[in-house]
Amino acid sequence: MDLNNFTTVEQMEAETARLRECAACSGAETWEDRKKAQTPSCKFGEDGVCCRICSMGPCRITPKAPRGICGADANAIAGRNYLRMIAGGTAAHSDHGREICHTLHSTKKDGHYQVKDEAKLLRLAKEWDIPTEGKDIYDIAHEVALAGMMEYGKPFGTQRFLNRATDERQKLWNDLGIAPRAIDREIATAMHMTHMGNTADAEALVMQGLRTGMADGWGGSMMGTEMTDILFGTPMPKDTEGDLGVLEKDMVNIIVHGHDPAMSEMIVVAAEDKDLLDYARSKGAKGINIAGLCCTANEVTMRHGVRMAGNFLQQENALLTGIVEMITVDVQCIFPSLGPLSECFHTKFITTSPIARIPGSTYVEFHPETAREQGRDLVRQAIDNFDKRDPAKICVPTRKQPARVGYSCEAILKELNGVTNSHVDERDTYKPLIDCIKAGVIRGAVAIVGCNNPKVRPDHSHIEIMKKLLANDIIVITTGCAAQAAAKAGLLRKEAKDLCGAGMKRVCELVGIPPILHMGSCVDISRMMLLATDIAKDWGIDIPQVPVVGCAPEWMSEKAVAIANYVVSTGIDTYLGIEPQVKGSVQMMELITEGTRKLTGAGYIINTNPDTLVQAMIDGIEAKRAALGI
Ligand code: XCC
Ligand code: SF4
Repeated sequence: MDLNNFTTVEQMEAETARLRECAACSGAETWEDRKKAQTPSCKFGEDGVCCRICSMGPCRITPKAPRGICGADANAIAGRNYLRMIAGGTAAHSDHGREICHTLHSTKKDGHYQVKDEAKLLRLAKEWDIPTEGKDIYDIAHEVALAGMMEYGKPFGTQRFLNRATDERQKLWNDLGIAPRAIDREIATAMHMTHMGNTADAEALVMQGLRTGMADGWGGSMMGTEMTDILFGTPMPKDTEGDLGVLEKDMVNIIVHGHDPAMSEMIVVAAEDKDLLDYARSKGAKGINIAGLCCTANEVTMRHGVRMAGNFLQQENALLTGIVEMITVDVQCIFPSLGPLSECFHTKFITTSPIARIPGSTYVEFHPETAREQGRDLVRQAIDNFDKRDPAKICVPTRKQPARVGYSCEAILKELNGVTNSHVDERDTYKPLIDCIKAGVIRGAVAIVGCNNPKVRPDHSHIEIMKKLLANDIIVITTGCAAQAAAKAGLLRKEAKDLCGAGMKRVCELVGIPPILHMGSCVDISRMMLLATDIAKDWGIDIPQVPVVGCAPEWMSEKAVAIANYVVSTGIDTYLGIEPQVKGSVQMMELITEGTRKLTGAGYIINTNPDTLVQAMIDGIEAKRAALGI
């Protein structure tokens, strides 16, 4: 095919420049302006050696002042700051997972929220020894939801989902003492350990980092994924589109942004109500267009095919188009700048969660009991806003790419085993994939995840790394903003097989999949842990031996640090394109790269140059192959 049909980063950047120019008249400011004002960034912060944990400080470590007032050295300070990031990330993912448990607990037969995937609910009930015989499906849903909530605060025992791991991993986690207990307890322990006057030993801080991360990946995030599938359906492959060109000039445009899909689902449903569609038409619009940003986009695209307007650093650009009637947000990754920016335009900015209150927004607190009506009301308000557009401020984007999304583990198994009904057969295995890897037709797999970060050229690292992996016959699975970078570039199309080496290309053609599989939002990295686990089980080896690695080329959030910790604990090497803020401690740098590898079989490989980073991944995968003798 014509390789010009892929969107390049240069084209994306040109579009951003055009939008910024268009909007300059209204005095709008975006992250590019603020990044300049923040440069150079504070060296102490960057190196992780500024401590403001107590009010004797802040203390900063320099060659002349190697210890804080209390005597904490660079290792203690960088280690504590690092663990606090993990606690923050685990809290965010896991609280999102808990919120979804509450939503599941609110389901009723005729309620606003219902159970969509009964089979998955029954499988989970069975896994958790919850009796189902002769019980109403909603009684089971409530019991499962409650059991899920208990994982956050139970006084004894470790996370239930750990049983899903390989026997080797479970034993190792117990031996190392990193099997997570109650999710909230691991977060509290991390906060307590890092309080003034507690742990100053970097190794102990790193170990609690692994355990806290595990409470996220094998606790709160997995909870989020499982409960969301039960509530809104387990994703199956779907066709959609990505990039700002999905915004429609002639339609009422509503953007859903954030992470928790409970609110956005109601808006998606309301946008299909006939009376609201008629109302939109009566106002001169051709229809109602819902588009997503960040992980909320991933959630609704995986289940409804809702189109993706873009990823993290594109959120302001969406408003610069001047054709967004409303942007509704739930939690996480929402720029406070959307407040003043929306005021430059007619755009209504709606916050919906007590977790994310932002000046310049209208606050509409979402509740399960009233969600349906609230969703309709917001859509109605967006329609009323359609004729308030300022023609002088309109700058319509046109670029978009087709994308295929929806690759849950269930979907991947179905594709591999050629099953066409929705029932996942016990006999389905990853054997066909394993055989391809053993034969060398596919060399291995890389999970590319995470955010955008202005410290590197946004989307460039994602896209260049993905292309190079495909050319080297390495299959890519992706979530989060990385997945949207792939969508914008056109890499989630089946035609992207033309970028692959001969082996991967043939597999894509035979199985009928794109070479990059969109597995969902960032909590769905839990799907990737299960994928790696089940591949290891079907192969009969432990996870660190499988030629699979993880990569976050442009990460920025605390959640990403929590993720990196459970991925490493699971035995998967993690390649980072942004340096963790611990450089001021030689011991911390050693612990997170080589130290953990001695314990869990995996560690970080850090390089800010995407070309060097991708080559390291290819070498890493080839080394794992060589060790297996394949
Ligand atoms: Fe946020 Fe999940 Fe990062 Fe994107 S990838 S910027 S965390 S939306 Ni998780
Ligand atoms: Fe300074 Fe120690 Fe207080 Fe940190 S905990 S601010 S290093 S005195």
